[in-house]
Amino acid sequence: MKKVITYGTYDLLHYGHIRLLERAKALGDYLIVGVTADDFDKTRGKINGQQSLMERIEAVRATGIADEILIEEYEGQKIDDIRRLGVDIFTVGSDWMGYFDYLKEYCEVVYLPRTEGISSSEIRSDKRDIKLGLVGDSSFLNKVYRETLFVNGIKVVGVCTGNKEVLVFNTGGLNVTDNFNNILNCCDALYIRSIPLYHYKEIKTALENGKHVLCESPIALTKEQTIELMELAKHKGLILMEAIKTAYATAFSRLLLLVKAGKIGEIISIDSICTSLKKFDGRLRTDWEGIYEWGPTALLPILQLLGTKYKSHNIICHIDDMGNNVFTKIDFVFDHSVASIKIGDGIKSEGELIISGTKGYIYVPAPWWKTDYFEIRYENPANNKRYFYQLDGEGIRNELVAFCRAVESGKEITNINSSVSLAISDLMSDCGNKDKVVVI
Ligand code: C2G
Repeated sequence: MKKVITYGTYDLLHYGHIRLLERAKALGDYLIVGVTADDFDKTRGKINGQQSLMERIEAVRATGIADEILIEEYEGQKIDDIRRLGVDIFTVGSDWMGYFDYLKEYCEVVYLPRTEGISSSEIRSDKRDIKLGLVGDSSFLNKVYRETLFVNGIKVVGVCTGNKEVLVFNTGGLNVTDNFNNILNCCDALYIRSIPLYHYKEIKTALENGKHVLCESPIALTKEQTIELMELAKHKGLILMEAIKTAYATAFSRLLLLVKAGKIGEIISIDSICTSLKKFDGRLRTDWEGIYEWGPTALLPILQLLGTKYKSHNIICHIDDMGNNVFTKIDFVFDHSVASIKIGDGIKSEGELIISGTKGYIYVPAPWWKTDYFEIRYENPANNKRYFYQLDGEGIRNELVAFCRAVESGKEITNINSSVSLAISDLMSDCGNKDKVVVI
């Protein structure tokens, strides 16, 4: 039996792909198709917001041409696959002519003529991009703008800001305004990073006007307001997604899976520290207070791993002479575990994350919220394991891809579930409640 293998991304599977698969199959008796996990569009240097790996695999399966489908996950895998599966022929389209000659050492290599006049990029460019408006006064808008350039299917069309000086990208051709209604008129969706006090009103207005919303956490300052906005989004058939970039960083999401799979046993304690020392000129801060700047990120591993049903919590804040909240510590007690966050904008500490379990612990070095690396450590250091992952755009790039997919499909496919969003809003409102906070 002659075995043939071919690889591809198969985004928005089209006639050109199907013809390639048919001719590949005709080269032998048994066709193996490798679907690339990476959905990078090589011609445009962008991540595809359109189809997930599972959707692409399903599309290939549905053709009925492949006898076997595998996922291509790492560089160099082709050699491994060819040897392991006893492949006789490797084939790919003529756009790759010469590129895979190094495989001739292992099997026959055949470049098949590419079907002219059709490609995934052309199909994608026929589809309308999501028109995105950026809202807020923070320089963080620059990072979000830059990341949209790496994602297919979304395009910034305007910015609503009272602080134009902060924008460092070319705003020519964009609608730059300080009027919220103006921005609503030119876009399909908003990314909101205004101060949290404005979120509720801005999100409500956006949803009422039929716009999807991606909003930096916290969505609103009370649980009740967040519930109301979530229900409004649902009622209107719109996406309301909470933005915390760390939730979309690959290392962090893999870490959660490893812990859930029991790699460190039962979790007993989580310590999460996030701090920054940003210059502020001694007056009351008009931008985000430390609690909003860091609270949602620091809470993320705790609420995602231990859940939102803590038995008790204790909040301690330090307020400086100018009335700025520069430090907050929250201690949680759960049924069988404890957790704490230490956050501040105006103090400095080691920004690490430690998750302690009955078999070992996870150590994520500072700054853990934008890490590409962590370790699982055991009693016997010989058993320690190190994990490295690519971090693209601090997680913002994947966050935008998730937002595009949610808008496209109408389904909430997010890394932060609604119970976590509600717990974050609830804790943010506790931090602003004098009766629930010990001030030092
Ligand atoms: N193809 C074709 N005609 C087209 C478009 C694509 O014959 N009009 C072929 C490609 O040459 C490739 C296969 O269909 O062999 C899958 O195409 P893509 O999904 O674009 O995959 P690609 O990114 O080319 O992946 O490492 C090699 C890659 O995995 C190949």
